Amino acid sequence: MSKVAQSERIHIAFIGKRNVGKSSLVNKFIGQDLVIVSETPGTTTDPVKKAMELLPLGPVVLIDTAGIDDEGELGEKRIDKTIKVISESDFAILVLDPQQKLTEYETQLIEQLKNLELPFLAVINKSELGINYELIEELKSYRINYHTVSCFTDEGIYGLKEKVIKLLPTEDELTLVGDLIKQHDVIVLVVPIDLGAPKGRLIMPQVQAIRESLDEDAIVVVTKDKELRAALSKLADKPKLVVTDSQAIMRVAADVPDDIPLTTFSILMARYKGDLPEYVRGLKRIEELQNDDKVLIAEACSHHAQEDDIGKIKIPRWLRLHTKKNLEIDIVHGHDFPSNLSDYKLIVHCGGCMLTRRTMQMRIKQAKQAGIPIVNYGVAISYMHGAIPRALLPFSEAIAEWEKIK
Ligand SMILES: Nc1nc2c(ncn2[C@@H]2O[C@H](COP(=O)(O)OP(=O)(O)OP(=O)(O)O)[C@@H](O)[C@H]2O)c(=O)[nH]1
Ligand code: SF4
Ligand SMILES: [Mg+2]
Repeated sequence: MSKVAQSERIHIAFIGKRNVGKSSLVNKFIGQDLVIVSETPGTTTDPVKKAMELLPLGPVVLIDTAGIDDEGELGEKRIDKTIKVISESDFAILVLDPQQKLTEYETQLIEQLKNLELPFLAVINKSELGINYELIEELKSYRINYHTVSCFTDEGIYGLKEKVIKLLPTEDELTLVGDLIKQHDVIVLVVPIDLGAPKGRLIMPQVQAIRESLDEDAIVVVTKDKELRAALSKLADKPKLVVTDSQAIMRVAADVPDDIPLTTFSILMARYKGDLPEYVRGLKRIEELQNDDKVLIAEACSHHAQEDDIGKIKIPRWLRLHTKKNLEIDIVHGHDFPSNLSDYKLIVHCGGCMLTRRTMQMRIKQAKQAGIPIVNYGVAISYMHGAIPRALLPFSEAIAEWEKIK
């Protein structure tokens, strides 16, 4: 199996009522009995992710979820988890019972899918038992695309895979740095190896930048910040671009002559996964913050959980120092992005390298709909350290936004 990061794979969620055959269908997709199937409703209690190659498309992640028709407090928790899975997926398969009409649970789910603008396909399973004609009529009246299968006889399974492949959203070929360099350009990547660096490895944006540069036949120089000056002095030609870890931006900016373009991995990631111009617009709010305003810091994984934690300690400290205001700061990790953002005056999001692009886009959309400005770590750090506009110069759209707000 190819070693594509989970966050780069297309995520397909299998959702629906209990016992309709979601887990059976996931196993049919994989071609192996990897998730538990049973006649007891409520067998799957937590989302289960399985990575696979969906040929000829490529790598995907299938997410088996808990049934959404469970009652009581536990049922509500399961429904919440399923909704979270949907909001972080690229496509959904809504599995239906062939002998019943749509229930309230399913119509609510369909509403959710439509609100999230998530493409989905209704799959009527257990077709060998016979299909309720009224269900088909309902699906048609909602204009819902559907397909019938049986996990017992395998009828429709092959056709289903083909249909899903056709319906999956295709994304433009986005790159982190690949579009900024060409053959034989020199790109310098500055990677501080400090306490915050994971032991014995590089982090995903650094690895991706190296790989994309090599794919473009560019020449990659990787150095720590301490050796940057020495590295630059040994180069015969000026590098096309210097990319640094955000936290070292000031030291690095002092060492990189003004005529060499400089940016940060976080700003590259903001462009790749998020929305760089939107984050630049969000900077304005930093200057408008008042005492007791609430700021949300959102970290998509626990990677940064070190002693001098960037989200927990450094960003709050820099925000308070910069604004000279007594801010109330909430920090959330992983999938706990609040559904209600209205209490906050500003959202500061991490680079989101472990999130799918769709999830990061959904969070930005949610912030925009709530009217709450959003920035990311890299843009905010560069701004509070006085490295904006320099770190934005390679990106014309972001610079245009900066000109409007500065
Ligand atoms: N007749 C028939 N039964 C099926 C079919 N597919 C699955 N089943 C049975 O339906 C029951 C539920 O299957 P699961 O795959 O566990 O269903 P689920 O939707 O994952 O259920 P929960 O995890 O409890 O929400 C099992 O007894 C399966 O053997 C099918 O095509 N036809
Ligand atoms: S997802 Fe966010 S918190 Fe996790 S490593 Fe990437 S930038 Fe850091
Ligand atoms: Mg199940």
